[in-house]
Amino acid sequence: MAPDGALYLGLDASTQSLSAVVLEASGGRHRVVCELSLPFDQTLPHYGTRHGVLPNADPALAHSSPVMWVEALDLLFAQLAAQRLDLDRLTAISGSAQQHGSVYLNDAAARGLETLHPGRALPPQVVPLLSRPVAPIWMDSSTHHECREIEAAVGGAAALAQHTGSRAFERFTGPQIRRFAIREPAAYAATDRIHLVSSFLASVLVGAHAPIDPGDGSGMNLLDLAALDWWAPAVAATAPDLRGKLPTLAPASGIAGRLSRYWRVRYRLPGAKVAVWSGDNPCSLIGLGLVREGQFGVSLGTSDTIFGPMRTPRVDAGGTGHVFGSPTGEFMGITVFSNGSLARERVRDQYGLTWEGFSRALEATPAGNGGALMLPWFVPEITPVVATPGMRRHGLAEGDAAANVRAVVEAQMLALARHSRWMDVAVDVIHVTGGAAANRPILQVLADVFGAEVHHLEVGKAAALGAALRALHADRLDDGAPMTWDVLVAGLEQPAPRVTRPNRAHRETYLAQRVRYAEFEQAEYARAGGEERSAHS
Ligand code: XUL
Repeated sequence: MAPDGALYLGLDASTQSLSAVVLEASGGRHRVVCELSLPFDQTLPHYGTRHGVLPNADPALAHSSPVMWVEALDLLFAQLAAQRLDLDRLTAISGSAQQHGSVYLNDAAARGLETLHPGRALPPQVVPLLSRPVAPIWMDSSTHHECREIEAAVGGAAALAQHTGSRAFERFTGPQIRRFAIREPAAYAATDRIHLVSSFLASVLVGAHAPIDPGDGSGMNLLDLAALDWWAPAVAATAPDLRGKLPTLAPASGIAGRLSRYWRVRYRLPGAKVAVWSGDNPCSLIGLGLVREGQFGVSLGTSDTIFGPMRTPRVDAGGTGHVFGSPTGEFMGITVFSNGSLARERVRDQYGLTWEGFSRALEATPAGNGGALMLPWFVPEITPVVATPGMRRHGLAEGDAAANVRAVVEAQMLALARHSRWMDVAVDVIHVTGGAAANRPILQVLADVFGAEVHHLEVGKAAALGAALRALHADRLDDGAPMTWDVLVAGLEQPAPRVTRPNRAHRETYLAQRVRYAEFEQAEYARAGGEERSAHS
């Protein structure tokens, strides 16, 4: 049990904002006592980001600013210090960050981080520690060649996936490092340490280079998941002298250090423990209470994702899913679809509907849509990989607005089911999150397609909440009084979830629709691949 009144801070550095959740622990229970969020574009407009990304003439490049992130961190602590919270009780902090992004530091960084001056603003103190002013982030798709080179050098995509949990992906850190090393060799040579967004921000908090955890580390195409160490062939295939530039690895439950003098003096804070940070997907797993196989999370946001705990690191032979480390020390599977809310919006807009009209259309149409199907690949899709976008219909009249609404939602739910089978885990329950989770008829389709209960918790900030829970977990472990993950997530006081139960009458319809969808997707995927291959030849 945590000391009564102890406070735990969870931070989340996402693409568009920096958020905080503070938990107060008492009598074995814990509750959220403060939530804050700083959107980058609005709060720090002088960086000129749009949705957290620096504008770039090349649409394949997606960079952000590490200095903006530290300025946001400084501002967030200033705002926290101004809350009615007794921060003397701040016991431990942990964090979550967008996955895959990388920050490049020079050899002045170790000393510079250690000696940050509490009387001076953070950005000008961090700028001289960077060997690259920008950080490529997960939305970058510029490393196609680097991916193929790395895969070839380690013996193929399957070998890379077998060891690191994923074949090479453009947004993953290894291919990004390779592109930087090839294109900017002098700046690469001047790089002493390459951090993930998570380990970089943890380093700024503790005043020393912090480690990377297996969860975020597995988004790099560099970490051997079974050995939990850097995989030498991938490291060698990625860039010269890379091994010495990589941080150490540590379990997500480890303590990276304590708040450095900068934070203690500047904001009159105690020397709280800083637990190792992780990626936003592993943190969301904990924030949504997913700690056992069979529990799945579905996030219906900009991109749609399906993820869940796995006891062993089974990899996706199809090459689209990823295995990451879970904060529990086990593993998690995740599949990401790029056509999420954007595709739903496209259909809504094409038929001039509001979200209410969209919901009514779903309710007015039959499960299975009379066999009609859509492939909502409005933007290039990553699951399956379809580089040339284009929506496809099958047995679906363009003029039938309601049928098109049902078709986009059914296609997305059928795709979630089809592309999570590789995890080989039976679905007991789905915890759903993201903007579209507010739409009850969408959740009914999700429940019906999976034949499982869908629980919608009003968790606004699942990743930051997961980070706060992880801070509590790491603190207890460090004090020699560990809490199991079940006890940890059960101890969170929160409103009961809204439950959507599967309609058993729709079971047969969706079993048949799954087969039809698979055939349609396969055929169109083969056609798209054929077109791309001939376009490139
Ligand atoms: C996961 C991924 C995204 C980012 C977003 O592989 O690229 O979910 O983590 O923050």
